[in-house]
Amino acid sequence: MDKVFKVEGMSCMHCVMAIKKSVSKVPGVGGVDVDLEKRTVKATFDPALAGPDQVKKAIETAGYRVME
Ligand SMILES: [Cu+2]
Repeated sequence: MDKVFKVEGMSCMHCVMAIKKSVSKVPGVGGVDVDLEKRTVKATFDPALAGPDQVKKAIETAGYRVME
């Protein structure tokens, strides 16, 4: 399934890479798309292995705030 998160604090390609790297490490996540302009992160994951909470945590671990 896909879930889109609104994320605060992303400003450049470094942020994009940091979030992609962190979220990709979550078991079950197959894809991460970051839209800097819209300030969103879309994660594609296998719901049997990963949940939105784990993705949210990975974004926060990278140093960004998840708004919703
Ligand atoms: Cu940046």
